[in-house]
Amino acid sequence: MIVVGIPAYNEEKNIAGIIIKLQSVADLIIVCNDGSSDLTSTIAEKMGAVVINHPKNLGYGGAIRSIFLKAREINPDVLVTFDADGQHRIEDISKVLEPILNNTSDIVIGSRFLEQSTKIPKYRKIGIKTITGLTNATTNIKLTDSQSGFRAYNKKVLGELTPSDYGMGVSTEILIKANNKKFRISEVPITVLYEGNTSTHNPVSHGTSVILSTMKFISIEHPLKFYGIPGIIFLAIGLFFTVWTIQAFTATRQIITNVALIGIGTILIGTVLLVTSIMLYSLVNVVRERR
Ligand SMILES: Nc1nc2c(ncn2[C@@H]2O[C@H](COP(=O)(O)OP(=O)(O)OP(=O)(O)O)[C@@H](O)[C@H]2O)c(=O)[nH]1
Ligand SMILES: [Mg+2]
Repeated sequence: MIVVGIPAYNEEKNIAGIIIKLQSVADLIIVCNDGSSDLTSTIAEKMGAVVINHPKNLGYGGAIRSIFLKAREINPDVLVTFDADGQHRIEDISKVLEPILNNTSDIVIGSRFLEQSTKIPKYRKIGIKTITGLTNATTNIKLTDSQSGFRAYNKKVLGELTPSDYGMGVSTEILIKANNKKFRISEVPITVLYEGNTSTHNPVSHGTSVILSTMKFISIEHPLKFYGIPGIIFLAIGLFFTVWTIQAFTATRQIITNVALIGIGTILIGTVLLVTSIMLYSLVNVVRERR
């Protein structure tokens, strides 16, 4: 059974056409109306989709989470997530489905960078590549497009993974959690259409929120690396300035105030970072063992 989940926020222009086209490839369509103020929900219902209505706008991640929870109830063989703004092409669905149906992957990402068919605005490309780089750095998967919302998930992933980030950071969160559960992740080439202004929020807040939540998940997944390494660096700098202060004092019986202050300050920051990394590390492990 193939279920397609569509997160939709004020998409009355596109939703009807997308549902009609998807009915030729999907057994069931879930539309999560994320607090739209237009007719998105009514149209989706009339078109025969299963509609989840958020009373207010929760964010893209909130919509993906609701779709995951609804799909888990239905328990299909595959869940495909597909945007409602007309940027994703129906003809690419078979590509993301195939590795799931022949059981070579648990998660398949439709990547905009595997083929040169997508004319993506430069600022978006830089943003996506930066976040994909961060995601690759913290996981041992090598992706080209960690931010693509056009994905397929198999039954196992649906059963074991629950997205929690309500923002655009959910795309990275799912991959970091999937990597920890050793799920098989692969990419296939898709074409994303960027005609006209498709985006529903400004790129700066979009980019910043995604980078911040990516950092959040990295810090939770790798606290020793994320806090520990900077902690050691600060402590080393502090040690250097402290030795400098002591040497100057033994030589001149005078304390160089700013050097001493830098020494004390960096040692303090280093200690706080190190203690945080150890505490978070033990906390995360306790929580993991409980889960
Ligand atoms: N932006 C945004 N999209 C949402 C939200 N909730 C659901 N969506 C849907 O999530 C999908 C992706 O949102 P987009 O704004 O298109 O994000 P994007 O594709 O990364 O950005 P663009 O390339 O600029 O379109 C669309 O189908 C939106 O309708 C929300 O709170 N904000
Ligand atoms: Mg879009």
